[in-house]
Amino acid sequence: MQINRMTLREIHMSLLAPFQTSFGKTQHRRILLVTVECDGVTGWGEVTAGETPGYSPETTDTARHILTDFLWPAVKGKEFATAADVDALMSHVRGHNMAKAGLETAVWDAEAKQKNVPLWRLLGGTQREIPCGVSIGIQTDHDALIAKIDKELAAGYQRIKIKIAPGRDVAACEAVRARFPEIRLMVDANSAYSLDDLPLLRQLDHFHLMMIEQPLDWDDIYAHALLQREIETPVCLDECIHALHHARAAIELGACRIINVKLGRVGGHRWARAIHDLTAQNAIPVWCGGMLESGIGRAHNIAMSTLPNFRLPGDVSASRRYWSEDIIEPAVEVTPQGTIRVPDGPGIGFTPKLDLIERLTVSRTVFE
Ligand code: OSB
Ligand code: MG
Repeated sequence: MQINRMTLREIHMSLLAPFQTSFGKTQHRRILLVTVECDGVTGWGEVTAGETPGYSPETTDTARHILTDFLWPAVKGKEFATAADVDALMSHVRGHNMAKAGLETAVWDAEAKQKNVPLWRLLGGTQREIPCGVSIGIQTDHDALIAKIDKELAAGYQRIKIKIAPGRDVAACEAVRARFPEIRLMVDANSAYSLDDLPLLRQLDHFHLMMIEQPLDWDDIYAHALLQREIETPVCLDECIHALHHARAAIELGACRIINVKLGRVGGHRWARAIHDLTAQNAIPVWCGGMLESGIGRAHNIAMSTLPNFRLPGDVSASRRYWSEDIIEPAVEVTPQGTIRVPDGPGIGFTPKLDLIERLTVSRTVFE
């Protein structure tokens, strides 16, 4: 294979409602889409970096810089056997996994289309229907939170994740558990706590949570190992795991019992699959995290989630929870049982709406 052309497009999309986490509030997304032409076939990828470096060091703008000045020169005109080999061409660039994943996942889509197979099959997926949960941002008050949860349960979602932050934690869990004693519930702290907060984190053990996601520093695996020894609730790592060796370290240290896999954070399908395989060998379940993606990133998340060790409901939910109109056809829909049926068409299995994408585009650069 060869990449003959790459197009970077920045599109602007507004979320239906602002999404609040411990690191900030997001409403207006600046999303970088990557298209590659490989031997005449077009593949699509999405850079999942945020607008600010609040979740990870990468942003929409750093990703554009790295793709333009380093990744495109590294891959252009190079011969490679399969999409799984693209990462090796970029390995001299340290970090910037979301920029790399935007490009790498686009090549996977192109390869699957060249072979006329669904991407999930090319990746080795086995599940035809994937279980879904939702991630609910910090709300203004408990009533608003309860109302949101009610709505998502009615739509069929199999588990509820609520964002927590200091001052918005134990009382929120109490309110939710008082109203919904039995639901599958988890919390995500996005690194808002430290080991000094151990007494408070211990209190969360009372709410039989499925897990607490990334309570401590974004890059501190060791601190999570110390925490996991002190609490009963399983720790799930998100921000900390940006390479296969981080997953290995976390497992060996006992820093988590569950891992959230995000394509952007780990550098694309090749590394996501490697982490998946390692966790499967170690009886650590994984699930697919979300980054408020457009339909392109969402479609890649669905394909990845078909791998067999994606055993827990992910943060991959219906397009209509985020956007008035998604940029793919059909939109992602969730069954009343809280699952997504995996599409059977070639590549990502969803068709980009080119006219809509054109209207949302604020800048476009073509590299040849
Ligand atoms: O920590 O999982 C996270 C969104 C942006 C950045 C980080 C996270 C999230 C979410 C939302 O939780 C998941 C989604 O619905 O896309
Ligand atoms: Mg998270």
